[in-house]
Amino acid sequence: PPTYIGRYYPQKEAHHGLPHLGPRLLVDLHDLGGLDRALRERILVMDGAMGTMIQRHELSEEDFRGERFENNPVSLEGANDLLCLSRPALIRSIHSEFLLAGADLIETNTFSSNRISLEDYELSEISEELNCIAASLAREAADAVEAEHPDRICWVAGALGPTNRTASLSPDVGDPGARNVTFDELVRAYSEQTKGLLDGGVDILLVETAFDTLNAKAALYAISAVLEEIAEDVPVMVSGTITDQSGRTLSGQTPEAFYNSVAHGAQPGPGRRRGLLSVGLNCALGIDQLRPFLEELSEAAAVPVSCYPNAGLPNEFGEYDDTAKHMAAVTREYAEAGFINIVGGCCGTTPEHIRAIADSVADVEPRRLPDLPTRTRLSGLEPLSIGPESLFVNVGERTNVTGSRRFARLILDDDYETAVDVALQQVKGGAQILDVNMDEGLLDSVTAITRYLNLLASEPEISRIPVMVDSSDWAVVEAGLKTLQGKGVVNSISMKDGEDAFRQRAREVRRFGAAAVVMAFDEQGQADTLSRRVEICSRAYRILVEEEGFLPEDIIFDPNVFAVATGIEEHNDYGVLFIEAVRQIKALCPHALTSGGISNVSFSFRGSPEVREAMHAAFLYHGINAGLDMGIVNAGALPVYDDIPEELLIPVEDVLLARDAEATETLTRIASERTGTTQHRMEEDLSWRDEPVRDRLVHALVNGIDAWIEEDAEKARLELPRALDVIEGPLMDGMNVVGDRFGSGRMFLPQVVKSARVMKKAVAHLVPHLDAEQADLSGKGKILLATVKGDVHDIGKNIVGVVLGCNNYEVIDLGVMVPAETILDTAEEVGADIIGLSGIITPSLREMSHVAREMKTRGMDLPLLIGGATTSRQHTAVKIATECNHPVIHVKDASRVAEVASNVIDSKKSGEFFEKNRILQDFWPYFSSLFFQ
Ligand code: THG
Repeated sequence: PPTYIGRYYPQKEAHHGLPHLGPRLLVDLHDLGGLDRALRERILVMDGAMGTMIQRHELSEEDFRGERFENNPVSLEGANDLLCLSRPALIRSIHSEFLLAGADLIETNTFSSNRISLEDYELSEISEELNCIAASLAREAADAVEAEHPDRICWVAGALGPTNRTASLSPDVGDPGARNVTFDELVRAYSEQTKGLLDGGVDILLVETAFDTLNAKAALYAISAVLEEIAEDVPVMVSGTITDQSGRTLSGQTPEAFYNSVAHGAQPGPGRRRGLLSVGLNCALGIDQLRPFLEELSEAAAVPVSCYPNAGLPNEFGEYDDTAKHMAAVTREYAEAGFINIVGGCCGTTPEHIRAIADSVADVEPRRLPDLPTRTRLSGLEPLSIGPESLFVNVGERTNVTGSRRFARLILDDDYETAVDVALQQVKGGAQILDVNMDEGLLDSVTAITRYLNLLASEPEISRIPVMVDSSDWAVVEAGLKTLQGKGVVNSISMKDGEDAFRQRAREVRRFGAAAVVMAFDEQGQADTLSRRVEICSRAYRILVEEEGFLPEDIIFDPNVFAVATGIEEHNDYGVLFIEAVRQIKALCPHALTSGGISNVSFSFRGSPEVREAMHAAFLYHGINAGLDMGIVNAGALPVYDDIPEELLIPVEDVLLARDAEATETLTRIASERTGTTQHRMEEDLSWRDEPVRDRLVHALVNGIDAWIEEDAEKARLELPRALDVIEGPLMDGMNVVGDRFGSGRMFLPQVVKSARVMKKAVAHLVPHLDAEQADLSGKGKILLATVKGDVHDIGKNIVGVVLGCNNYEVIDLGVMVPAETILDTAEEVGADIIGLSGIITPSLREMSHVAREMKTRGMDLPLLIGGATTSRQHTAVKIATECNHPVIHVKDASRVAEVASNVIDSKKSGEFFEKNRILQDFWPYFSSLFFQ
């Protein structure tokens, strides 16, 4: 079907007082197919330098000013683009000269017609108009030549220059994080330019002389947005500039990295897969110096390659010396070597050059597009290409405020210099991609990630590798993408907010030219069974690839690494399920990659780095065998699988592969022994049985021994005034010891859960007596738990539920992604005594504040417990408790919840407890300086 190209930008009908050109319903020859066909048949020729031609006319200030800008406050001399207004006939005639010299494709005189460059002349506001007029001049020249020569097609390429600022380089030596232009400013400027150019009737958009790929990406982003708005599909060319013999762009990228960064082109919308029309190099070097770089680009690029260099390097007078004959000869040589599809000239080239070049390549076959294998092509300053035969890719995890206390400390203390060093250590430790996460409730994460990534960009050893922007907050993801000149990875998108939001985000990812981690989440929450993990990923694949035109190789599936050996039986086969899910997803989703957060698997063994690292290495070993392509790991802290001593490896694998019912128990014992924190004395050492009964209860709880618990509970009941005192006394003391030890890494999660089960047994024994004493705990202890809206994580909350259940509280668990309204309605309905909110992603923190606010509005005053990774005492104090007047208590982890619940429920203790909590929160800034945690 014919495509409409060069149609005016519809919203702008007669906008500039010009007789608009009207929609040009293009005949077959003009359509994209015509251009594509021409490119297949021959080497196309571009024009030469507008500037050189203008110089020949020795114009004066008045020529540039024209009538319109007679009184412009600043000098306009040398503002070549303004000649489109003041000397339109001259510009049109230069276009004609190049066309008659043999150019198939002419560039509009708009290199600097963007609002940023125009600032120098205080003329930013005329950008759109200027582009429109420039485009129509070029189009008029092209139409005239076509009318004279019916056999010719003349295309007009709207030139979008790099502007005079660089988005990924600092203008200030003292502050490498500084920038004098933002992505958003560039997008604005390029959008206006694009609209003007389309308005004036260009056939192609040409992002050229890209010295900073981030500027070029902003142009592609803007073009894509404009094209989507007008539902057009205009071909886009990108041409970069290698500034010196190092073979890098000004901003440090190699040619292949540059290609990877822009290859997404400017796809205008869902289902449209066209990438770039061409990629190439222009300006800066002369054709002689360009050979190796052109060759590299030509090998990497799946699209036609263009080349329009300067007429040599400028001499001492700033003139370009390469003759037409010389340029033509070398161009022909490159053409014969099969490097190029589009040729032309930049600074210093004249119609004579173009004529010679056109003649020299007229009978040479164009470069054939290489048959490149499908691979995930990422980039930093250097390319990273991942395919089936690639080795496992390490993604460094330490630059994560949620995943590393040290890193969080550095960022919160504003010590970005040392924080940059953390990244460097990850690179030195073997990270090939860097995961960066700034999700922390008390941080302005958008500002933090922008600053941090800008700083990383100026460390060549770090910015060599691609960045994975890790955030559950879309605004933070976008902010991160706006700093990356390379092709990075978004971590992550998912269907947790439904299909529409998922599609929307996937489109944004494409528009930014990134790949994406797709988590196995859907509206129901995170997938934990094998079938859900695989089904969600296949469904996401279908939507992305078939319906959205997303490249399959740009998808990285993460089928959820959860902690194993938590002490809860259902978690035992999480390791096996992940590995099996990887195997099936690799088989079902061609070209997609798989990844996972490897260190999650060993959360139960916080406190034993040795056991954790052995688990990571063994988990990776089995994951990689199943086809795992990459993983987020602590780069540099992974032991070699073969080096793990057998006495550790076997129990570790028993746990990971769920090979043995006793595996958790065994590994926990080994972890305790190896960290010297053995809680389990020798089985036969029963000397603790001789201690007083209170101590025995504490001992039994801390060590998870249930053999005598009922017997001891009974004994204690007879010694103390009431059964309740046993629970509130020794049993609670025992749980507090558990909390302390877990908090300091001396106990592991399965031990906490086990202690809770011993507690359960003791409480169950005491309950009949409680009833008799009219001190029914369950009557007072109804606790409503929910993971807040927007969040699908619930493993921690489930453990809390188990611990509370073991302590004889009645737990009502509303599940995940629960709206505030449901939580509060249910709490009122069931007469809950406590509400417990869980969440682990930063948007959940805002949702928690929202719940607190709603409670205040409704006049609900029951205590609110807050828990989950990324929640903190300080955030609870300054952001949640401040929203309401009733008590809000942060619960550090599952090992603390019984203690907190008992303090809250027991009216004898709660008064003082709330008071202390409140004082702490009110004076948080003061206390936090004493003991920050
Ligand atoms: N999938 C995807 N992205 C992810 C995860 C995932 N991003 C975050 C996380 N999970 C992967 N990153 C980490 C980083 C650190 C740790 C675990 C996973 C970790 N940190 C120590 C801890 O919490 O015990 C920190 C100790 C310290 O303070 O140094 O284990 O699954 N797509």
